[in-house]
Amino acid sequence: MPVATLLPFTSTPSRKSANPTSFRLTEKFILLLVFSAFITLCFGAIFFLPDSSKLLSGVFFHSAAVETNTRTGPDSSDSGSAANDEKRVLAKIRKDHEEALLEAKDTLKKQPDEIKLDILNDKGKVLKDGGKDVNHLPFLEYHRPPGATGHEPQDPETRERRAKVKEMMKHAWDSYRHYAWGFNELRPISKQGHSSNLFGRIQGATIVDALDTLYIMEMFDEFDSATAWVEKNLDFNVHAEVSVFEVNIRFVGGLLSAYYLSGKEVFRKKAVELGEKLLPAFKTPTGIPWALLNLKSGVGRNWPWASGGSSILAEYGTLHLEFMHLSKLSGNPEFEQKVMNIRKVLNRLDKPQGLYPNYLNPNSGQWGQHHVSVGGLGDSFYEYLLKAWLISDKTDDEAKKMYYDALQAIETNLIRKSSNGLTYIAEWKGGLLEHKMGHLTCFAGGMIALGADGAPSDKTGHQMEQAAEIARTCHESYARTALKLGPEAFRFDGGVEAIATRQNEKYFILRPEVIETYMYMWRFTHDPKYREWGWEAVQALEQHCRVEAGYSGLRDVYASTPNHDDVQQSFYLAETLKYLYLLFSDDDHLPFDHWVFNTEAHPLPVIRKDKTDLPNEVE
Ligand code: DMJ
Repeated sequence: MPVATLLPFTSTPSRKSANPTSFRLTEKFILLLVFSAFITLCFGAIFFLPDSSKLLSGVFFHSAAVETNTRTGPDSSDSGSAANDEKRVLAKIRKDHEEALLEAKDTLKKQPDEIKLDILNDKGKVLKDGGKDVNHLPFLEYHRPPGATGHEPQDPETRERRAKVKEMMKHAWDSYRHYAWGFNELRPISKQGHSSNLFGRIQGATIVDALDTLYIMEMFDEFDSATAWVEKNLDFNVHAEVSVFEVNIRFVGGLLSAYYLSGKEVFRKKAVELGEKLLPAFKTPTGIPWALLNLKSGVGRNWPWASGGSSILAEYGTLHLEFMHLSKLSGNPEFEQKVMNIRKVLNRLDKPQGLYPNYLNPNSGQWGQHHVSVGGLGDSFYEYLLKAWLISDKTDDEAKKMYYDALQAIETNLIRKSSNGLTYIAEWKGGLLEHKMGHLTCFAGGMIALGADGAPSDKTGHQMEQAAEIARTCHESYARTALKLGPEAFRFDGGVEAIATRQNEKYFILRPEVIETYMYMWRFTHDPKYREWGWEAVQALEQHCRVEAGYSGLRDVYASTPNHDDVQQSFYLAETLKYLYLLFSDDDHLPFDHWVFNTEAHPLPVIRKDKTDLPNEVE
């Protein structure tokens, strides 16, 4: 049954109209509380003040029964009926009192959670969940870092292209909302929800992943309905295994960004709540976390296919940014300690040729197979070394050294040029090179450009050049297909360059990495070709991936007509469309000196020494 028939749309007030409504409802709640307190006082007075019945009969309750009572003296033969009258009045007071309390409770229950938050925030507290305090979070004064929203570009063509990307986001979001609301992802061909088991039974991946994109595109009605869903439905009490990495980058990252952009406490609370649920993953002899964790039982394990029970570099190495922020927002140093310990374990190990193998055994603390990749299984580990340094306001020198050392080893051992001059990053299998590059590896153009800025002086120009070459290669991998969208992996052997030769590498699942690199290259060079390449991708997405109910991945980018895979990945809304939008926006929209993107494109503010960009803890 389509989800739409199960879950009716809720009407969502616009951003502008939400506040006055909340204020009236809050006032109403406070009035009810005052009224109930007042009745309680009267009720107490009846029982505890001396001769309170006189007070009661004479002043406050002028009912017929009381009148009768006041006209008869203590010796009256009618004293029995007077006592009855008094009982009736007391019963009425009790009933009124109970009704007032019930109404107050009911009012509180019926209000959007935002109102509860407003009330509790006033006291500097965080909402209690189901009567149980889930987080004792410190009170933080919120300051929005600059550039959370942008303005229209001056150039009419860029303005139009940016508006087009926003329209694409609207189509992706509306379709998800209509057919798959509350599910993790949308199946745009069969028009139903899709639940990936990467998230166990946690639901709503698309909602959480899309929150910040909705915000930066100023789609505030949609942002409000997503917020309401998070408040009411996002539940981490699931008795199922989740991927620690995926849940961290999409859910924790998405919630953190939503908090920093909007200042809404619910996102901080949910992010910390989820972060705490992930902590048992670190219960291993070395502190290198498990890949999979049952959120309810806290039992972890690794992927059965991963080299002798190893943890994966790109998974345990992609927690740093989110966990540093979790410590900041919760006041709990444990998050930071856990990720700093990962670094300690890595720094004690010998690295073959200075490279980091993809597999590490969390029990022995030793490398598994010596496979190295800047694509799948390795990719975001390198990204997070660089970004750990950037997010620390360039104070984390250890991360900086680890990044530039690793990049040097990658350059020496993995980066190669094809006979026709295309630069690519190969995979390393115990010393042997496999001349293939994944779509995932294409993020490295953006990373190298971002890092070129802080590179030792003789490397700056060289690294920017290398980034541009990688961007060109990845563009070629798109240009050499029939549908003008890139394959999952492409090869530089057997007489081909930047082309997939195996059937199982020809698919395209709406991934962002190539567009991500265009966006970084545009910001650093302002070379118009990056916007043109981004626009080519927009046209191909519109032509081949857009369907009536959203966007779908493709099974073979070399086929002359699209064969849809029927999945609208949540990262399409989190990353692909966000990077496209930023590609056609001015540089002061989410400026790099204030924001660092996590690997799922969720922007997190730089943690300033002077704390100016972050919410400050109030002593
Ligand atoms: C995203 O979930 C993240 O970018 C991750 O780092 C790897 N790839 C997917 C999208 O391709």
